[in-house]
Amino acid sequence: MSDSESVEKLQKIMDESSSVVFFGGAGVSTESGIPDFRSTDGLYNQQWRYPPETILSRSFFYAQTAEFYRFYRAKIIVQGAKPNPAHIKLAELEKAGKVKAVITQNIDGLHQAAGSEVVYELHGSILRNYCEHCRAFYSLEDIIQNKGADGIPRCTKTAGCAGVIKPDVVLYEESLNTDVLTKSIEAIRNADTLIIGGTSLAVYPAASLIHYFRGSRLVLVNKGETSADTRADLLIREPIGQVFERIRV
Ligand code: CNA
Repeated sequence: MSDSESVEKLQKIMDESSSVVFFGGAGVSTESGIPDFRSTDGLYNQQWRYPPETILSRSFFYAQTAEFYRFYRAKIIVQGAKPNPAHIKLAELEKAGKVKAVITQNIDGLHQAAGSEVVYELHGSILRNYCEHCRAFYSLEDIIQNKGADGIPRCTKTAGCAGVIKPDVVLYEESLNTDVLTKSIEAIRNADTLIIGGTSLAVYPAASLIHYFRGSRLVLVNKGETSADTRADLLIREPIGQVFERIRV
């Protein structure tokens, strides 16, 4: 199937659907300049002292907080990233009543920046950060500015606190938020069309959510292979921003 045939097929599916849910991952934001984990130029293929799964784990955060923040500042925080046509079109489709929810494994806040309102962030967000001691809130900008001598941001809002600030991001070894999980499952169960995009479906339990889908059309828009390829009614291997750019609302 040619590119334009695939996009036309997706358009037809969208037109015939009344309740679309989008389930996505890091590949949705690569066209915004944020590297994913598993592509050839992704973070997993770069040299670092520890593998990303190790650094981004709960035990590592507490054992080697300075090293965690060195990686986090260098690789996870991408300043100036803007929504791409995939984020923007999904927000427009939500306003038009077609897309009911975006469920994302991303932590970059770009779906909300594009205007999507029903966004379930399975892995949290780098935009929210809290003092481990007094729970004071800090923005991403605060984290960027507040480096301390060792790169670790510490609480300055409560007198005498100086607690370590932790991003509201679900690290390896941590559980997903129950409320977000429940709402995501509910949305997927009620969808007539599920579009999975920009995810390797390799991170669990997030990836297992797609098994709650009972609707009639499963669409997969992903550059690389995934375990759900054989189940898809429509499989598109093109960059997701370029695909969604051509969808009419
Ligand atoms: P992943 O495992 O890196 O997989 C990304 C998938 O997207 C791969 O299969 C790629 O082939 C595919 N892909 C890359 N670019 C495109 C594109 N333009 N169009 C279509 N497909 C593309 O990432 P997952 O999200 O599956 O893994 C889950 C991790 C990655 C989550 O815990 C995230 O928090 C984490 N992550 C998030 C971000 C972000 O917030 N932007 C960035 C990097 C990693």
